[in-house]
Amino acid sequence: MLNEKVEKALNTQIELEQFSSQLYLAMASWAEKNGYNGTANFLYEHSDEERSHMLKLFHYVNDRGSHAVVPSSEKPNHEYESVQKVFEEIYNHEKMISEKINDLVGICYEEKDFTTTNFLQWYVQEQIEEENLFSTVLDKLNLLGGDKARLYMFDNEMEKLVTAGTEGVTE
Ligand code: OFO
Repeated sequence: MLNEKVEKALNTQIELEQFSSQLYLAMASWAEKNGYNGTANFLYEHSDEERSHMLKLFHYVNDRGSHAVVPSSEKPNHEYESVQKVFEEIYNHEKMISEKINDLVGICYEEKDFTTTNFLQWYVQEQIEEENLFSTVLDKLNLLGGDKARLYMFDNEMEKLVTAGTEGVTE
């Protein structure tokens, strides 16, 4: 059984992963409504990935004899100024998630729960990949400088990332 502090911290992370999933779903909806179908499909897929991150933690908590709690869902923002603003927000969100994962690892380490520390290494690695992915996407968008024709090409490229599966998109 997990100690109370670790259980509470893992349930907080479950909430954050669930919120990430909801946030990317709202962004996907905005992109679809605004004609960015490639970006929308990429974000729908990413929303599913975040749910899988949430479930991985969820099962871990229960497998360790503790109690995973279904998070209440905070309503994410549904309106965005541009595709660029969407990806800026995602990048900042992922940087925040990385900090939270690091804090979580810190708690497990202090509590001498080395099994959970070990389990969380997957998330540490995942965050490196996610930050890299979104910083690359943002760099590309910055290069476009608001050019509509190039934005159309960018959107097609996002569609290719979806059909390429998890390769280059991260798990
Ligand atoms: Fe976007 O990453 Fe989950 O953990």
